[in-house]
Amino acid sequence: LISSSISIMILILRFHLKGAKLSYGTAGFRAEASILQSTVFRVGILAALRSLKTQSVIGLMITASHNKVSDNGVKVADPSGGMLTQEWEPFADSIANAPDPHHLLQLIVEFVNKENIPLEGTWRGEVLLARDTRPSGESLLEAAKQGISSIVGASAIVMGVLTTPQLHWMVRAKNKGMKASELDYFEQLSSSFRCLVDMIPQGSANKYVSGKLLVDGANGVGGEKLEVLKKLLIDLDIETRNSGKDGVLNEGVGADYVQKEKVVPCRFGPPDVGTRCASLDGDADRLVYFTVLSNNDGRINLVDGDKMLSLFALFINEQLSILNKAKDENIDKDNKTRVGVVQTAYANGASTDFLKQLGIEVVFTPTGVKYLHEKAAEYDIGIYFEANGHGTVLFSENFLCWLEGRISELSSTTKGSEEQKAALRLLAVSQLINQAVGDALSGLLLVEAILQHMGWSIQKWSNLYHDLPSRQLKVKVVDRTAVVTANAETLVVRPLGIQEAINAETAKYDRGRCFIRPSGTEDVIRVYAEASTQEAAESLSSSVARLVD
Ligand code: 16G
Ligand code: ZN
Repeated sequence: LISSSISIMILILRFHLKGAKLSYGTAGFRAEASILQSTVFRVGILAALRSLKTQSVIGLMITASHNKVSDNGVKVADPSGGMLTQEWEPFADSIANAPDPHHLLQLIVEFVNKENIPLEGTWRGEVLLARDTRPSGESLLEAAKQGISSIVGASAIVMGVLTTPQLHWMVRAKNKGMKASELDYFEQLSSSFRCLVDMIPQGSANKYVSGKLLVDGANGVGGEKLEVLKKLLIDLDIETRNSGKDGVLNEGVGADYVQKEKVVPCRFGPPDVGTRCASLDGDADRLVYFTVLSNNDGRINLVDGDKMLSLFALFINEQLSILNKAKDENIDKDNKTRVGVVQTAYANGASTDFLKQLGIEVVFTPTGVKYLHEKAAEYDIGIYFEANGHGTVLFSENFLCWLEGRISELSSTTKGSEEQKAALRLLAVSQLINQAVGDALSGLLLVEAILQHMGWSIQKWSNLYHDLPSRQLKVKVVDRTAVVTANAETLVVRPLGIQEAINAETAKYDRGRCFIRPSGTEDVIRVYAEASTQEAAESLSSSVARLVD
């Protein structure tokens, strides 16, 4: 039965190439594009099987995000629009590394049996396929299509060039039975943005120092899409640079470059000192803001993921307290909205202090969106961000249901009241901010709406707290798996003795904090150090790097 339902044998032979050992890491498979053809084909098979197993629409995205243009990668979006369930990662690894077509088919048959995947029901499987602007994406998309179609009856729907978050958004929307086209995406973003802007308190609008927002599109898909979205926004003056017409994807541009190097992206200006600038990464799932420090030396003041998180948390907290003010104290105690913030060890210590002072619960997970997202989903409102600019705000179904009830209650009793506005604002945030995954375009609109609401300049926002000086280093190693960490990567459990040595170094510095972890995407050990001065952070990071070497 199984072999007759899978017509993959011949196709496998066509696509079988011997490649490097690959592992489905934090961001799917990623490698030099030329070796990925057969991997992508195999992930196509996996996506079709996942669709059959879940009886839902699945997404397959071809991108290598912020990595160089000659790289590419592939990852799968689950029915909720989130990352592929971690339970299927070992299967992804095993089929990607199957040495020959015979083994591959055997692995698939075994897995189909083990997972009881229904190959012959009425639902035949549907996978939405998209890619970023990398030239290699075109033929990889073809390979994915072939992989999907090798499962008899499964269909690949080619969405073309999209940002990663757009594809995740569409998968989620489709499975919820909502409108799910690209136009629907743009319309939802622009109308919820409009809604927030329409409810700006009178005073703020006057205080707000508007002016142009300059956006670095990383020469990728994000800049292109922002050009389209921009046309639907009347309250925002956006100028896109590096939108892909001349420069090379991610080369000296983009959110990853700006955040790591702390310099102005190439071909960007120079912007005037103080101008609000933002940078997207190659597939537009990361966003950072910045301003230039002086007109000529290229240095910037970085406003990173931690600051976006802080801005969002502050705004949401404020709306919740307006909304709850009028409520009966007793009801409030039982019904208190659980707000949680999720960070990683890379979050600047000053941001964590700031959030805790707001009275918000802060928890930590290992690096990688799948971990943060999963944790954030445990709250009524879960806000997560990595310092590198990937993050979003998740609203639970329960909370949204309660919120909608409140809104209709308030519109019959106190229409136009502050409480009602606060409720409507929260609802608009839940529609603006991508519920599937971090999204630079929707994040950017939320930042802009909140700054307008507060009447704040980027400087005012940036001054919410002052980052502790920090330094990141990487050390090339033969075997990165030799380093094993615990407690959200803040403790090294193996090799023995290293943690004690790190503790001894760290204790020498005022406000010192330091951790090491194996990268999930490169053969390196990463070192992060923080201290009260830049010199101290540099010195701590280099002495800990020597311990690893
Ligand atoms: C991937 C992750 C990102 C993480 C980064 C860490 C996703 C979608 N992306 O890009 O969240 O910050 O890896 O890289 O999960 P590293 O392990 O090499 O430091
Ligand atoms: Zn990305």
